[in-house]
Amino acid sequence: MQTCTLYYAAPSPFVRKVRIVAQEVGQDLELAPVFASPVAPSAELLGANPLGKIPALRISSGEVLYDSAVICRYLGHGTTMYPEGAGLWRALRREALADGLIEAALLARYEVTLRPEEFRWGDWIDGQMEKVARALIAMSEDGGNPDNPDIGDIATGCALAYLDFRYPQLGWREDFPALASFADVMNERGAFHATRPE
Ligand SMILES: N[C@@H](CCC(=O)N[C@@H](CS)C(=O)NCC(=O)O)C(=O)O
Repeated sequence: MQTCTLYYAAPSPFVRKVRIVAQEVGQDLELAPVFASPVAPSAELLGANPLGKIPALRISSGEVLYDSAVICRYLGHGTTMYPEGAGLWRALRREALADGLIEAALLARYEVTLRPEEFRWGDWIDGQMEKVARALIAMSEDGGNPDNPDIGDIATGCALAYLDFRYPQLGWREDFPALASFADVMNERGAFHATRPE
């Protein structure tokens, strides 16, 4: 596969998932930094993705792919990242769970970092954080395979690392020690090290 260009910002957990999958499967990516924001996305990003979201990936034909799940599937197609048979649906469902956790945590964060204080809605934030809590329970019931990870494991590792990064006060590690051990093993992988947000 020829080198592709990834529109990205380093702190984005969805971008991180894509970069990790690329490294895991040995695909080089050119990085194009852009500014993503629900209220003021950069013109360059809008030219690549009408939704104004990162990640977006320009492939060698010039076409742009977006949504991290689509991009990961493109990069990891035909590798063990996507198991054959029934395991595929479990892996994709676990990726959706992890992406949903990130999305809820991100929306709760936008509410306090982006929305003017007088318009903030506490019930909305609580509702999003309850999604996070329920997703953690489901993840802990799912288990995982951190030594030979598929897309479900990678996405789960990214979601847990995002909580560590943006919500250190949440204390999820005390409530879910097995999940914390899973996250620790994932964080030791080279691709996780190389993409750690500062
Ligand atoms: N479902 C999308 C979500 C991507 C997403 O929400 N990215 C955030 C950055 S972490 C973003 O671009 N936010 C800007 C916006 O919501 O307009 C994916 O998996 O790629």
